[in-house]
This record gives sequence, C-alpha cells and structure tokens, in this order.
Amino acid sequence: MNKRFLSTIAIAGAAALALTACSSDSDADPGATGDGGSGDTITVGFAQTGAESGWRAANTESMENAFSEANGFELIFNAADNDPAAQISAVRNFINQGVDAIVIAPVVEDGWDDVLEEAKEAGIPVILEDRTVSASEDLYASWVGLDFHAEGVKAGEWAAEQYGDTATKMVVLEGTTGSAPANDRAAGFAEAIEGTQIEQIATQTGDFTRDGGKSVMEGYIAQYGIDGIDLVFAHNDDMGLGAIEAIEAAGGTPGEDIKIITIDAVKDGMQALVDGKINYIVECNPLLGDKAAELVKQVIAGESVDKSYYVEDQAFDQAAAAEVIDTRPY
Ligand code: GYE
Repeated sequence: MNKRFLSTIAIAGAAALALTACSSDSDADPGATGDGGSGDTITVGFAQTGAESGWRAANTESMENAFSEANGFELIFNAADNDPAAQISAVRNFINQGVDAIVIAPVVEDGWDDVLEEAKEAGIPVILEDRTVSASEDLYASWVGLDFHAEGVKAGEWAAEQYGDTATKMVVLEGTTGSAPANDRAAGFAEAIEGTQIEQIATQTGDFTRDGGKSVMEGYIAQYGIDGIDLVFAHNDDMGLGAIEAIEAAGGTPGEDIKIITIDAVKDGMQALVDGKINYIVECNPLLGDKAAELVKQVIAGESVDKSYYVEDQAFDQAAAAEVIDTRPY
C-alpha cells in the first residue's frame, strides 16, 4: 500500500493554508472549462455514518465546507444513524439517482462488496473518507483517513510507559462494533501493552457516543467499584467524557482515582485533558473534506490518484493540550 502522510493537515495553521489552496483550485475549475454553467457542477452523494460524536460533527462540517456550491459541487448528504444497512441503502439511492460520485464514511468494514460492485457497474466512482472497508481495493477509487492502528499503538505506548510497571486494572470503552477504528485501535493498543502489568478486565462497546460511554462505565463501576478500576481506555473522546460523568456520579475523581486515555482530541476532550479529568489523548484529525473533494475532482477528470492517503496525528498530555487548546480548529 502506498502510504502518504499529509502531515500538514495535522497542524491548525497549515490546515487553514491547505483549505485556501484547495478552494482557490476549485474556484478556478468552472471558469477553466469555458462555459461556467451548471453543467460544471459535480453532484456528490455523501453517506455519513451518523452524528455520534464531536469528531463526527467536525468531519461533517469539513465535508460540507469542501463540497460547497462555490467549489463546484452539489452535495446530497445522508447520515445513517450508524446503521450499516441504512447506509448501504443510502448508497444504493445515490446510484439510482445517477450522481457523479459517491463519498462514503463506512460505519463498518464488512458488507460493502455488492453495493460497491453496483456503483462500479453504473460507472460511478466511489471515494472513501475516514473509515476503511474490507472489500477489494478495485471497488473504490481512493481513501483518505487516519491510521487507526497507529493511534491505538500511541495510546498503548503511553499507558505502558505510565502504568505498565505496576498492577493496573483496565476497562475499555470500544467504538462501534465492526468499525475500522474500533478494530484497529483495539489491536494497536493491545500490541503496545503486551508484556506489561496492565490487565484488561473488561471491554464493551459504547458506540462512540457520550451516553454509550457513560452507561457502559456505570456498569463497570457497579461490577468492580471505583477502587477496582485503575484505567479506562476509551476509543474516542465522547465515550471518555461519558465515563467522566459516571465516575463523578459515583463519587470518584476522574484522572486521579481512575486514569483515562482517549482518542480524537476534539474541543471537549482537550478541555477535559487540560482540566486533569483525562490523562492522555491521541489525536484523530476530522478535517478530511478538502482532500476528499480534491480526490473526487481528480478521479472525475480521469487523473490517477493513490489508493490511500493517510493524515498524520499528534498526541497530547496535559501540558501539551494547554499549549494548543486555544488554537485548535475543532
Ligand atoms: O474517532 C469517533 C467517531 O471514524 C475516526 O468515529 C472516526 C471515529 C472517531 O465517531 O469519534
């Protein structure tokens, strides 16, 4: 696989630059074709997962900004409420509507072969953003997203370094079952803590939502007690924020009695890190819209593109979060 890191996108200032560069390119397109009429508009069906998290809200906004009318697009937006079957039928609707291109943030990895085959037969290119699929690479044009496995490794390495030498009981708040980030973050984290004294005593899905994280954490506290849990690894900030609520409601102090590691680095998560309620956050950059829009234009123009584009992520402890929190774009 051709790994290309778009490291500039990870930096707030550079992200703004990337956006400028992209929109001026896009603005130039209608003029460049000479007729400037509505025939230039690229109709794109975007099948979003849903609205489960702060990360997702930032990702949707990034996509809507990039696939704007001013940039030459008509965007047909669908959010599937994290239901894989609903998302597949949304994609099928896009095919029936005869859109020019389809962009998908796949809820889960499996189950895509048939509908991707149908899009291919209809001659409609598919670009994936954010999550990956298990289907053959021949069935889509390109993908832009994050290295979820590396995120899990980073989170696990920090846990190993901080807590690996003492007996540590860990509970996990998993993302949506069957989703690429839940699978890959779990695997990466497990590899990084192997051989340490961190013991995973329970793992359950909280569906990437704050409510889900809260109720799973309430269950863990009921079963093990505040004193029986040393560490929470939450696959995203929102579930970690839900865990904070559950710990506080049970009379515990999040970040102290129970340490918390999360992934995403969205505003609320970073604030909790600065406040000492979360101990470490690995970033997952949701600003994928510009690259996705650029890929759609390139693919429609018949230009060759790579199969995958990785955006680089950072990681933050409390001090690092305090330094950047005011300048973060999401
Ligand atoms: O971490 C989570 C969101 O797919 C990377 O989905 C994304 C994940 C993100 O709901 O907050």
